[in-house]
Amino acid sequence: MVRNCRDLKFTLAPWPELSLKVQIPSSLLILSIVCFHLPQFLIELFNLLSLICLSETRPHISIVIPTLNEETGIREVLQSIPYRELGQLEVLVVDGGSTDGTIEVAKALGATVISQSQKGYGQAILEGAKYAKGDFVVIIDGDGVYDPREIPKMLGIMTSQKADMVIGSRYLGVIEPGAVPLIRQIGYRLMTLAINFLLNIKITDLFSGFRIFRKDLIRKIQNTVTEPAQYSMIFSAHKQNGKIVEAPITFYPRLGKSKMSTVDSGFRILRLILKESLVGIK
Ligand SMILES: Nc1nc2c(ncn2[C@@H]2O[C@H](COP(=O)(O)OP(=O)(O)O)[C@@H](O)[C@H]2O)c(=O)[nH]1
Ligand SMILES: [Mg+2]
Repeated sequence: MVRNCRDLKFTLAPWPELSLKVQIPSSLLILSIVCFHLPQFLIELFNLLSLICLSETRPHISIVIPTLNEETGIREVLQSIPYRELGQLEVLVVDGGSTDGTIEVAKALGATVISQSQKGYGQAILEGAKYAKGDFVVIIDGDGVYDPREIPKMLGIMTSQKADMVIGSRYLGVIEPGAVPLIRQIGYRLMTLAINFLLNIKITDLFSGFRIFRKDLIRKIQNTVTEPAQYSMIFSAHKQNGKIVEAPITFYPRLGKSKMSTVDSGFRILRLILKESLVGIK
């Protein structure tokens, strides 16, 4: 063998006796391995450093989960929270009057359960956020469509980009087959186009229910939001000059049945778009 060279032996699985031996300089071999793994290594290192910076300052994180009869989903969501990675944490389940075992499951798994005083998803988010003490407030659905294990990555992106709000974007990430019905996909796309145009922003997933806010921004939103709904929070965040960024996430089919009517939500969003565009013209 030549000095500083490595013997590489290639064998075809069905015929082990047919093998090819080549000599490659060790330095070349090391260089090619380094080049191949370097980009992935740098990404992992970056995420790790962001997380270390984050845990050094020890932020307190509040996770707010709206639920309405999500016995199966809430178990899955609470069991998937990366508690150790996130450090100081409070988990608030804001319940809209569940009659199944949601409340019992949530309590058994260590969450604080708040019974919302007024009806509706948006109202639940606002009530949960009011109660939250964290420096960062995470909003995530209780039906298993989002994976809490993506929270550290989202926080990393948020802190490295010094953003006030990060939206988990399904369109930058992966949508599992059957997770979003076609009618909703079309509606989301059209309304996203309209809102982006109206606010002169570029956000791919305005209707994602997976978001993280800095405390300051969510407090301002609470005081200025015109309607208790997640899309009107975008208008409000924008008016407060909050920096909004997105992080790619995976979207899974929900566990259990949907509680919100597509048509109803569609009309409410349209009404808000009209209202905001009229206010903008004035
Ligand atoms: N607290 C509360 N949670 C709600 C209400 N409506 C829906 N949710 C929860 O909000 C999340 C999103 O609702 P979902 O029915 O999945 O709506 P979809 O994702 O638009 O189909 C789920 O965790 C629901 O259980 C409500 O009126 N109050
Ligand atoms: Mg859902």
